[in-house]
Amino acid sequence: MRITVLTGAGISAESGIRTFRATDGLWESHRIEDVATPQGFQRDPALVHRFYNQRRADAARAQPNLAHRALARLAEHHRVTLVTQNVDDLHERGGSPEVIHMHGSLLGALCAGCGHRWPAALVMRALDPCPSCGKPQTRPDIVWFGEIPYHMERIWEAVEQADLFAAIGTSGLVYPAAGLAQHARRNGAETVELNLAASAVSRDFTDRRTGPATEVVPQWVA
Ligand code: BV8
Repeated sequence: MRITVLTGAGISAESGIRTFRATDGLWESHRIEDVATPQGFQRDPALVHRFYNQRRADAARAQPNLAHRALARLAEHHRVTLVTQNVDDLHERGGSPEVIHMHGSLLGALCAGCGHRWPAALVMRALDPCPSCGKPQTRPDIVWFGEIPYHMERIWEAVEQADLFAAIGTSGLVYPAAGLAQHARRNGAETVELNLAASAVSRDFTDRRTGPATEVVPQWVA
């Protein structure tokens, strides 16, 4: 069976990584939509780097949980495409062989000047020179609000080919990720939502498992 899984911040919550809703969308009294945008970076690159340096340090300290590990097991028995909105690397560290980071990754650095990518330092600064062009325009390799998510062709294809589409720990508030369940249903897939609570797109799912990810994901995978 071909399974396409979409995960959000909720799958990493029990690893101690705060979700966006848990911070009610705020960080250092800035709206995340203001910090996680190209305009926010232009306005105050040091603030944006502080935001991501903090999250990179949090992610480095966190450990994959039972939900990450259960998804890795699922891939041993089925053809699984794992798409995540998360920018941490807990899926990889939990054993998932292939992870599509549609919103980028804390582990990546990007030159806002020439587009060169390289592995991020734990603490990143805007003035770090790009190893390729030398310009001091280093930004996190993250897809901000208003930017085009990565790997969308591959993601649409995996959703259209899926027999089963599962969304785990996502509030369904951010597009195009939030529209994937409806797209899966339109293409004939069964859909299941695993979450602590209803999401903004629960209506798009034919099945729901309610509870913390470390409980409902291993049960669902079993
Ligand atoms: C795009 C990286 C076009 C940053 C993120 C006006 C102007 C410009 C754009 C727009 C606009 N209006 C709408 C848009 C589109 C916009 C959008 O959707 N905005 C929203 C706010 C309305 N989207 C974009 O801009 C996207 N780009 O549209 O380009 C396009 C479209 C299609 C094709 C080509 C081009 C880019 C969006 C990406 C933004 N970057 N992340 C960073 O991470 O710092 S989004 C960021 O927020 C996350 O990555 C994630 O996607 C989102 C938060 O969502 P969740 O992961 O769901 O987390 P959340 O906290 O919300 O929810 C947690 C869930 O977990 C809850 O349901 C909770 O119940 C559950 N939970 C908690 N604990 C547990 C649990 N579940 C289980 N167990 C637990 N223990």
